[in-house]
Amino acid sequence: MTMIEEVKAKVEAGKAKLVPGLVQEALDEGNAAGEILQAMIDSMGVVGGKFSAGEIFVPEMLMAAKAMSKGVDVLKPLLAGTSTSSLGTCVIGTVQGDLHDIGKNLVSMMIESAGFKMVDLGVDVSTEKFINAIKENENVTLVACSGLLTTTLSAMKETVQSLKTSGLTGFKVIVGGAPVSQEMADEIGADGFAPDAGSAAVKAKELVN
Ligand code: B1M
Repeated sequence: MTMIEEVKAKVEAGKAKLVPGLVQEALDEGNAAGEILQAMIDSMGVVGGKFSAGEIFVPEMLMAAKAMSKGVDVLKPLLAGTSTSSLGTCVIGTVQGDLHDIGKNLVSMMIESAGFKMVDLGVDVSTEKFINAIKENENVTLVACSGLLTTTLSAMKETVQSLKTSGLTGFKVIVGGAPVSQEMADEIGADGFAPDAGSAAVKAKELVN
C-alpha cells in the first residue's frame, strides 16, 4: 500500500491519532500537499457512500471527519500561501441547521491566503449572526456561506436574501457546498459561487476587485 493509500484508509477508518503521522510520512516521501488533501476528500466521499448504503452510521462519519481535520492541520502551512494584499474582512460560516465544517474550514483557509482577514462564525450560523458580524467588524467586503445538506439550502437562501435586503452595503456574497450550484446561487441572488476551496479563493478576489 502506498503512503497515500494508507492515509485514505486511516481517514476512512476514523483513526484520528494515526492520520497526522501518516500525512507527515506521505509528505516526507515527496507527495504533494494538494494530492494528499485530495486523497482525504476522496475518503470522505467513500465514507458518505457507506453512510448512504447503511454500512456505517453517524458516529463513524464523525470519527472520519475528526481524522481528516487532524490531517488537514498538518497540511495547512503548506496549502495556505501568504498574501500581503488586504482585500478586507470576510465573514464565513456554515448556514443554520448545518454542522458540516471541513469544507468551510478549507474554504476559509484558502480565502485567507488570498488576502482577506477572516471572521469565522463556525457552524449552524443564523442569518442574524451573519448580519451582526457585518455590523461588528470593520471593512467587511465578503460574506461566505457554506452548506452541505439539501435540507439547509432554504436556510442559505434566507440568509442571502436577508443580507441583500438588510440595508448593509459594501460586501459581496459567495456561496458553496456540495449541493450548491451556479444555477442555485443565481436563483437565490448570491454574487458568486465556487465548487471548491481553491476556486473560492479565486472567486473571492474577483468579487471584491
Ligand atoms: Co453528513 N452528510 N450528515 N456528517 N456528511 C453528508 C453531507 C451526506 C452527503 C452523506 C451521505 O448521505 N452520503 C449527507 C447529506 C445528504 C444531502 O442532504 N444531500 C449527510 C447527512 C444526511 C448528514 C446527517 C443528516 C446524518 C444524520 O444525522 N442522519 C447529519 C446532519 C447534521 C447537521 O448538519 N445538522 C450529518 C452529520 C455529519 C457529521 C457531523 C457526522 C459529519 C460532519 C463533521 C464535520 O464537518 N465536522 C458528517 C460528514 C463527515 C459527512 C461527509 C461524509 C463528509 C463531509 C465532508 O467533510 N467532506 C458527507 C459526505 C460527502 O461529502 N461525500 C456527509 C469533505 C469536504 C472537504 O468536502 O464539505 O463538500 P465539502 O467541501 C468542499 C466543497 O463542497 C466546497 O469546497 C470544499 C473543499 O473543496 N465548499 C465550498 C464547501 N463550502 C463551500 C463554500 C464556498 C465555496 C465552496 O463558498 C462560500
